[in-house]
Amino acid sequence: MIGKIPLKNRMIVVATNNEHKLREIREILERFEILPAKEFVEDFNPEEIGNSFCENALIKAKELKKYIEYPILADDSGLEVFSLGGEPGIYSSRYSIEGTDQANVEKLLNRLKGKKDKSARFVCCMTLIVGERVIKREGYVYGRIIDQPRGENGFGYDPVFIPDGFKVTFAEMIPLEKNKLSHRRKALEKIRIELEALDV
Ligand code: ITT
Repeated sequence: MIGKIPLKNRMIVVATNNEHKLREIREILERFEILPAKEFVEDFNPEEIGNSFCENALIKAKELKKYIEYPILADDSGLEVFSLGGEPGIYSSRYSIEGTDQANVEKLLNRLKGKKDKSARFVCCMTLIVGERVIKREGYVYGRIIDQPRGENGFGYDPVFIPDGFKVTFAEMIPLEKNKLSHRRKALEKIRIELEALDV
């Protein structure tokens, strides 16, 4: 028993509004019941004022912790392009004025025009709060940005990101394939080890 809720229920509430993230987390942590924050809190939308992915993940997790006792998972993630000094980084979801996936990608492609080095990485910081414990784990996937979006799957910058060792973008992969190698997968694998260790 951890806090008031036994982890054996295998229920985890995710501090996100992003349906794509939720779907990916469900696929990766398939043995857990993954619930969205909106089932417990109306208009869950904490201000992401941290200076790093992990700071922002902790802000989201702590905000949700005010309302519920269940184990909480928060994902803060984004794209870092090396020749742009790590842009868009923690501002990935609000890179363009519009803040839509399409406008964000357009801005990125404009910023990259004329740059030779288009290498990039996706970063994910997953933060788990179980009772009094706070566990942070990061995951990365390296690749490059292409000049024209390709593919319909995924979300965010997936249509312009080709992971190292592949010829297709994340958006051209079936979800299962992306989920095998993504930054989210890598961070969640580490979280899963912690969860299994807690579940006595
Ligand atoms: P929550 O804060 O509610 O979780 P969000 O979409 O605002 O949802 P973030 O602040 O973590 O989440 O920003 C993540 C952004 O980074 C996301 O909107 C995408 O633009 C990008 N991103 C993160 N993971 C991605 C992935 O797997 N594929 C493509 N883009 C991704």
